Amino acid sequence: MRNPVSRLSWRTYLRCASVADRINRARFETAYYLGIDSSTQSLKGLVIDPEAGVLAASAAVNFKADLPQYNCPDGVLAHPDPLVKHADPLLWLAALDLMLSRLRDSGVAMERIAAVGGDGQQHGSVYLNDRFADVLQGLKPERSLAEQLAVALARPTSPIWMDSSTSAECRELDARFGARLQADTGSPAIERFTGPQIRKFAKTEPARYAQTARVHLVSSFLCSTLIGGDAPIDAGDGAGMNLLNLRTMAWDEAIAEFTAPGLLAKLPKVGSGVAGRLHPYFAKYGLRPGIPVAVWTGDNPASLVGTGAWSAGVAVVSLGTSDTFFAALDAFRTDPDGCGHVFGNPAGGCMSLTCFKNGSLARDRVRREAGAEWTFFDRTAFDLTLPGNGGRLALPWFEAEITPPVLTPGLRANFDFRAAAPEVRIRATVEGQALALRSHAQWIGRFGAIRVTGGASKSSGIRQTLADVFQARVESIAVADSAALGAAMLAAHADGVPLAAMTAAFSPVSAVCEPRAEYAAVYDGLLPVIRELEKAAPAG
Ligand code: XUL
Repeated sequence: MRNPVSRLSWRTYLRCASVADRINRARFETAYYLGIDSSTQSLKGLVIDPEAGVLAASAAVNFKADLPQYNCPDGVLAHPDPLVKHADPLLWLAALDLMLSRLRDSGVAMERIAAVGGDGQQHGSVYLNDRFADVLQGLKPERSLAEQLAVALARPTSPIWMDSSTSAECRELDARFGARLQADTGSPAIERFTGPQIRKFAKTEPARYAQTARVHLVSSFLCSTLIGGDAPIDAGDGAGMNLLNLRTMAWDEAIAEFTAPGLLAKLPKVGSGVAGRLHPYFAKYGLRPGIPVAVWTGDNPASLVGTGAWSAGVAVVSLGTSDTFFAALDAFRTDPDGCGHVFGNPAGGCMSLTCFKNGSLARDRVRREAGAEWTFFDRTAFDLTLPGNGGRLALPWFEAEITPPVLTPGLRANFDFRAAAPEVRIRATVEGQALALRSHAQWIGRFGAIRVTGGASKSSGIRQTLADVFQARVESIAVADSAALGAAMLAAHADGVPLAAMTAAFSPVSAVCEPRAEYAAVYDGLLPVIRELEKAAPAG
């Protein structure tokens, strides 16, 4: 029997239900909602119980540890050109199967899940041939998703957000559309965005492009798999394609046709709310076939929801494989520097975002090369050095950077990085990243409070540095995995549960780090220094 809350709106239920009804119901089952986050290095599932305000279960799959046979340890296939970053799309399907089996084996009551939502790393694209629709519809539980969908790929690999190899295509789009591209799609032509990636594919592999019946994002590809049909792309993820007109919230026909011939017909619909009903394939994990599946979004828009920042006034710093700064926008506004983006906000309206490619993998490399343990990185390094680091700063651009767009990888530093003590290298890196975040997020606005999320937000040294650099209160929320949480909340929302009630239950501030006013001038003085360092050549 379906949960009554799934059918009635939350408010109507509370108004109509007698106390006896409610007590009675609580004795039976409350509805659970599953959020799935398909990120760069892992795939996670989180089950929430909104009525009780608790997390019911979680499961995760790490690509390096759990699926080494796909050769994407950090989520990327090896390639001789450092600007080319592709992944195997079958990896994401294998991870979905494995995560769901782990969730089932955790003992959680899968049958209580009333709807599923999800999000994916943004910009990555999957190219499907004309067998896709039939294969999806006829999914057989006795075979894995990866095995069955392999024949539906028109292109064996998927370019992901880390790819920087489409500068030529970006220049062509700029030459054709000029300032209109940013004014209407929220971003100028950007290397990792899906439009330039599709254009490069159509130019370099015209035969495979011709065999492509559908181009999906990572998010809409996995959502399609869940419903066994073609899922829409939402405006949160769709805006990362240089193809969605944010003024009309529809594909921009002229831009799509210039990007690649016949592209409009290969794109799924733009949509929100419920994408479709869960395919019977997933009954093998104990899920009820036919429950609603919400339209998936991008990991950053999902995180905006999960951190409770979906209404204007709160900014978020997410420290993951990429570092991002984002906030809900009160009005459509673009970055005058051209580095930042406007995406759709899954809760309505738009959000702003600035993204840095060299996030957690770069921090880990600095730590490893300094011979330091994480405990030293998180705490001791910050006790041994003073804020400002005597003016020594570093930008750990081991990969070509996105913000600002710099194609020549290599660490930049204004001192002899390799000869310096581990604690000096660590502070130089963390302060360099924090100053770059502040400098490139200025167009988004000044905020008295910033919410942090992502793995590195657990570090007290990093949180204090952010508080001092931004001179803002840095707030943590209890759930580190804010994208999966946001995806679960969006599933519940599509099933009638109000977002505000869930935000109060799941995203309260659990810890605060106050800024130290005595360091304000130090970091104001370092802002121009970091801008200069961005222009420097790699340190040997
Ligand atoms: C955002 C971006 C990354 C990816 C991976 O524009 O490229 O944050 O979404 O997390």
